[in-house]
Amino acid sequence: MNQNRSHALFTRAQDLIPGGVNSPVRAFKSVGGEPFFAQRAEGAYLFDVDGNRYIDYVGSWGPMVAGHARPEVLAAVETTMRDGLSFGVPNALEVEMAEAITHIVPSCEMVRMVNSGTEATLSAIRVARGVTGRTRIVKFEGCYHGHGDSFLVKAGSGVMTLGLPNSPGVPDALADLTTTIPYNDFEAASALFEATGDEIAGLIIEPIVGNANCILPRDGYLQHLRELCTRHGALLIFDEVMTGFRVALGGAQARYGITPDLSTFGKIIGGGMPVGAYGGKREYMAQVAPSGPIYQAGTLSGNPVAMAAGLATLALIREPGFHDELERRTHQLCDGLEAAAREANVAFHTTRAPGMFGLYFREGPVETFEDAKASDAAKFKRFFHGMLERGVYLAPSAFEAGFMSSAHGDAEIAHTVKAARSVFSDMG
Ligand code: KE4
Repeated sequence: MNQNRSHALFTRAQDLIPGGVNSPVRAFKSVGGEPFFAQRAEGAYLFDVDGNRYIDYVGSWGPMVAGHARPEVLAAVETTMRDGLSFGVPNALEVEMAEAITHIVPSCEMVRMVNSGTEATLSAIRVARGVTGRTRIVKFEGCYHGHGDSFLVKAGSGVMTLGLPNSPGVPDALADLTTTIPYNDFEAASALFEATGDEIAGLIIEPIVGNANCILPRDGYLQHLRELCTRHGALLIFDEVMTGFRVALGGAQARYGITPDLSTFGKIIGGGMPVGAYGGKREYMAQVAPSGPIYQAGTLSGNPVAMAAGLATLALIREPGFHDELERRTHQLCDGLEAAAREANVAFHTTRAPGMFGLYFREGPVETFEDAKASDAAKFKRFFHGMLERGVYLAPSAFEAGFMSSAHGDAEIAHTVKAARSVFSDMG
């Protein structure tokens, strides 16, 4: 596969940008080799600067749930940008976005727009600390909530991919205020709350973990956490930056019937433009400046062009049957991959949620971070490159979820399964 132009760009980039990338996971560090540089994207496909075409199962890490470059989204951006790019005073589209989010996610009585998932999560824990007067935050090993200082403690995604310990630059005094416990472990959560429940400002969780590969909550687990938080006066924060508007229109909280106190969002509500949001109970959100004392701000928060892209994307995913079809496609892909692995006697397992999936080189089930870490990373690496050479781009890390979109049809899934059959036979 010719990647000469990508290589030349990566060589230039490495001299100017840390690791040659503006976000670590893009560097292909854990799978080896060099990243390809995108020229353009359309539907289920990415096209690199050397003219190679890939079926894309990353989708910009979540935003592209309706496929790349949808005409409806591009048209909304083009129309909106002709009136100006940013005003610094409120704009009607911000109100429309707030109405959309609070309608789709009933637990969010109020919402504030920000510019990334990281801003959303660090704002949410500030609200939790501000309204409770407490300081301790609970997170889960392997879960990733962006690069806010309080979260870079046993985090997933790029932190896990690069095998980094708690990041340098995060003061111990702050990291010590974050307690991490194992995901899907009922007893560990009960014991922590019994011991320190009155110190806990908030518990933040990826309700379906997408940053330690893809791990689903055990039956009753999220309800267990809801009850513990209620009993001890801690806020339950659902980080739905990845799951929001994907695993169901109303996100994981709708799929599992849980009402968190605060929720965070990103990715899909920006349609590819930089957007995040946090929201929740009115009694909490009303305490955010300027209506209350908890400060949070952002020059480009609610940017009209970004709002237009997000609103156009939300309109697409609110089409009847969108999420049922997304779920069906996800199972179609994973069933095909598992069948191909069985034919080649390769130990392989998938986890699935509508629109997202996990690939593991080990037998199932995978229900904990320890289970996920026991996947054969060397085999994943071989599989990743074998699929890339066959025109299929999977997440370049064994600790990232894969993403399905409505643009992935029978042809794309058939090509993917055929490519996997070929790679598995080389591996078997
Ligand atoms: P951003 O700050 O990257 O917009 O969002 C942080 C974030 C927060 N919460 C969850 C559940 C997330 O998945 C993320 C970001 N996800 C990663 C993908 N695993 C972004 C990819 C990247 O870091 O480049």
